[in-house]
Amino acid sequence: MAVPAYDRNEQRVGIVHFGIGAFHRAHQAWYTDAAMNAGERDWAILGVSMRSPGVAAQLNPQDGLYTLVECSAQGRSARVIGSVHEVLVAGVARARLAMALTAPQTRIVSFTVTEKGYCRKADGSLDFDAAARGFYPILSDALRERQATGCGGLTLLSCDNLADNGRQLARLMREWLAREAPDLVEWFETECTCPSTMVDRIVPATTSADRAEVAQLLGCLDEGAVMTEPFSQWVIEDRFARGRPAWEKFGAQLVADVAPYETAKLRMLNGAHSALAYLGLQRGHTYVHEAMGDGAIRPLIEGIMRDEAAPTVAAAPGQDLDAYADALLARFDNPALNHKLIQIAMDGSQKIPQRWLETLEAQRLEQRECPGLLAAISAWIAHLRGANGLVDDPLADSLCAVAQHGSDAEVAAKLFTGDGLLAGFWNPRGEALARALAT
Ligand code: CS2
Repeated sequence: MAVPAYDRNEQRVGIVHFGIGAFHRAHQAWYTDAAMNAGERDWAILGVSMRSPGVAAQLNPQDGLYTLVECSAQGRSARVIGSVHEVLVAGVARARLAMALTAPQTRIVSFTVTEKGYCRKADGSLDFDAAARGFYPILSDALRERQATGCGGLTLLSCDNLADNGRQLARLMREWLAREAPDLVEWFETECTCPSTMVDRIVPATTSADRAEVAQLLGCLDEGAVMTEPFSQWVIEDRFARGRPAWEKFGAQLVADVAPYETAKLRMLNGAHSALAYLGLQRGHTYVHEAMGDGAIRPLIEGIMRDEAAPTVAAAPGQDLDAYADALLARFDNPALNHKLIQIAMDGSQKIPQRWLETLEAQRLEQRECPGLLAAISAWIAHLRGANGLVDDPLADSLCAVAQHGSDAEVAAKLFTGDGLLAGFWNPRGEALARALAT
């Protein structure tokens, strides 16, 4: 088993990461571990969970170490990752977190807080009530302290599946500061940067069966083990306030413009993923690879990727969207991953806009149909009607109430038009969507 080749005690924390779930551990922490193995110093990660004590309870007793297992039809390969030093729960360790955020050697604060963690209202503006319980006040206090002590700005690195994630984070942070700490706005804009990133690695939630399997490999129990696929991609806009690890030596792509990669990923991978989730659950499947094997679903998924989403993406030079679709289908077919559809079905209201509606709108302007996405929207509405059990979504109560009455077209009209729950982002697209569903 490969283990860290560096002295972990010699590494100081350089990155504070909000949202230390399985995805971060299989992705950014893995790239950072590779950089440390090659001799980089002082980019160790301090992980933060906002409230849930789960990951801290798993990782802290094992000094932050955990096993990363890559699973494919060819077998499994495992390594121990050493880049995470400790996990703090923000709700109970506020003072220690503040110390880490204001330490001069902390230069990057990164985020995988999921779409809802950014606390956006339907019109995209900041929901101040939700934001007050999130990372915004913690960060703004830290920025004030850093300004006062002159220890420099930070790179705020969003690694979530939002379109233009860096720019969105910058805009939302600015909104918070403008109301709560207006004297910091200018300093934030000159001293801090928010690069956009595209992150990609499929990471199912770890199960107890996975932990039992890792125990066999490792010879001891690893509460923090993470299972993932061999594939990984990270495209990063190279705009860092105070340096970064040389992640590009370990597979990351540092580019001037992330947008073509991010748009292709959100619309082709995530768009097809969400469609698979609702269509697959509707037909009684549990896992992604099972739904992919269903002859009634696979052509719709392939159509979403190749005919509906890909034509709306302005590819970067050298970016081959057809080959990208081939690779995505093969990844979704991975029989060793056991990626649960219900995990992807979560938080539809936060995901669907950038995954489906952007494609639908671009295709509407070209007067082209999107049969796959329309089928997916109907399956989502069935999901909201309770077809697959309880709905896990921050807007669940209101969404489910709206979905109870009327045809799919009527429900879509209520959700996406006028003052509908998801209309803010999407007017006037909702009108066309409802019309398309009605025919
Ligand atoms: C998935 C993503 O759960 C979901 O919504 O679509 O987490 C997906 O697995 C990752 O974005 C892959 O990089």
